[in-house]
Amino acid sequence: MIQKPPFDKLVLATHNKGKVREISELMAPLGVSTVSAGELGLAEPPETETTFAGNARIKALASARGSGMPALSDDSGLAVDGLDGAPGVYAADWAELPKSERERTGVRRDFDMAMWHVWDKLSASSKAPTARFICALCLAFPDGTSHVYEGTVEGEIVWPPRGDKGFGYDPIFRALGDVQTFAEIEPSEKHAKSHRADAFAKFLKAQFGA
Ligand code: ITT
Repeated sequence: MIQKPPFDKLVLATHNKGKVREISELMAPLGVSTVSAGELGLAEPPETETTFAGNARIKALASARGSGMPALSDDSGLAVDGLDGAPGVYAADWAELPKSERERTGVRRDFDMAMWHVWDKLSASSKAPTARFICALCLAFPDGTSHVYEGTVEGEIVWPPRGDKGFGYDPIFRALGDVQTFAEIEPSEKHAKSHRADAFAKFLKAQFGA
């Protein structure tokens, strides 16, 4: 039974279009209207913490205070065991292009490069390819209150990259027991098992009693 939430409009505190799409799909059954931080023109705060929870809190509080509305952020990443948990909270940074190239092309991130970087380091280490996606969702209110919900999905790195349905590192991640990568499966299948869906289920239980 879904309870009435303590808000009917929520800011999605992210500028990542893949996340906006996935969180909007997860939110859809709740009847809460959403607007993204990008649509509101809210600035991206520096992510200065070393944990997913810490960075999620920074982003949610910045959007809640900037908009005067409750905000839900997502800090997530891929942790590869053979790379001692890297890229981890630096998952987006591994895809970041040099400033000169960003200015010349208008393109900010290159995930083909980031995925290659992961595979290059992992294959050089000859360690097992086990990995997990981690997601911290943070719900924050303009008064500074915040709640963090964390989720994970276990799996492994595969090479070469496969599929075009997801975003970020999805083409090289296969969940435990799966044959296809996260970029090959349908979005509905990803929502049944992803790190984001796991965190979202905890958020739902706490905030909506669902
Ligand atoms: P915001 O901070 O604006 O939310 P971001 O892309 O900078 O967007 P993060 O700092 O959390 O977000 O970086 C996490 C990166 O990890 C993200 O850019 C993705 O490439 C990757 N990532 C997170 N969840 C993923 C998923 O479900 N599938 C593939 N890659 C994912």
